[in-house]
Amino acid sequence: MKTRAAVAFAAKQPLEIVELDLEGPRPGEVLVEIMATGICHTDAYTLDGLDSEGLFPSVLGHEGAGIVREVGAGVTSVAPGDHVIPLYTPECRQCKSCLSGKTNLCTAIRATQGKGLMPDGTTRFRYKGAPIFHYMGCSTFSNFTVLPEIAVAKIRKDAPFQSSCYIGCGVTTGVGAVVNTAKAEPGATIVVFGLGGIGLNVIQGARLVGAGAIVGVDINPDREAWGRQFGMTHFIDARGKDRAALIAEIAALTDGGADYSFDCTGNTEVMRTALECCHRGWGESIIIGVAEAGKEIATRPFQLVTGRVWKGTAFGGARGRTDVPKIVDWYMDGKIAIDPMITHVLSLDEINRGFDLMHAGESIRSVVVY
Ligand code: NAD
Ligand code: AHE
Ligand code: ZN
Repeated sequence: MKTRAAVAFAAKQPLEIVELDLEGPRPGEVLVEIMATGICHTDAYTLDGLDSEGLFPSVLGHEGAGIVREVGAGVTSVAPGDHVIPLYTPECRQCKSCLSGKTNLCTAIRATQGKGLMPDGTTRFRYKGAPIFHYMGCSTFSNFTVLPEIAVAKIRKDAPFQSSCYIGCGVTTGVGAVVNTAKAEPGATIVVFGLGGIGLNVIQGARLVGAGAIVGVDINPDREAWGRQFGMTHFIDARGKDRAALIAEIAALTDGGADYSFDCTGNTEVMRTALECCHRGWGESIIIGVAEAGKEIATRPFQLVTGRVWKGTAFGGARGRTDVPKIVDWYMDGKIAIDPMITHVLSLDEINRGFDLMHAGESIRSVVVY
């Protein structure tokens, strides 16, 4: 079949809207009509050539929602007509990682996914006869895409696609980082670095668990109002402040240091500040941000000797097929907000504007509706 898609032909080049050939689902796969997709900073990071796994030409996009249109042989958990959210972190429920109960990082198809291929080592997209790579196992910047059955979460049919697509990454990552990874307790002091599409969801996760002080830190002063809308109690404008100044300011607001801090910037210097602003003896810092290829984190080991803990999280620790439908329920029940964070709704033809708005700090989330 044919599908319209925004193709990343090369790093640092705008996406091109073209018609691709898409092969139907093979055994264990499903064909999904993507109805809406968010644009996450991770898509920009890959398009900017900063991802060590980045491949071109490819169809980017990993934050979608859509409808199953066809299933391959042996598929039992979804059927045509089902509404689904693609999962860049699948859940096979059979691999060592899934069975461990210790992680959401299913390893069933990670190797081929990182090579831009389906689990059988081939690609379903072609342009003028040449293969086009998949991205993060999702490729939601195509109106139709093929996904492994284990990489779709079936969701309720009354959830709007335009908002539920954001649960495919940003919402689940931010809220899940607080609830699943940090397991923050009521009254905890929480510091969030970077109040964009992910950081604001960390803030609403913090509010959800009944955190005490919720401190937001950003270099964009416009983000203060955004943070306060979702539960932030204090804002720090980080412009012109060095690590020591930020740590001192945070200590004053949190009675000596954060119980939990979250990096939602991808900046390795910020990651260090996020660790070192944690309370001596128990504070935990959780890295969410994806750093560009070649960057490394550093701190004095003394920071860990004295009880601070450095952790990371992918997809908010969520087990996609199990947890994503529950997060959709939280949204539909009004427990969490999504709509106000969707600042721009674009057509596929306008997708490059979504990247421009993100880089200019003018959007929280842009969503492309097909
Ligand atoms: P975004 O562009 O919407 O937000 C980033 C925010 O960080 C902006 O508000 C920006 O002003 C702020 N910022 C930048 N530099 C800063 C600094 N030095 N100090 C304080 N604030 C600063 O991006 P996003 O979509 O929210 O993504 C955030 C990060 O999370 C990216 O690195 C992305 O790749 C990553 N991410 C990780 C996961 C995961 O599973 N681990 C999932 C989604 C996104
Ligand atoms: N490909 C990058 C790493 C990118 C990365 O860490 N991705 C996160 C999700 S970001 C979503 O917006 C993730 O899930 N990581 C776990 C995994 O298995 O990819 C690199 O540095 O090579
Ligand atoms: Zn993402």
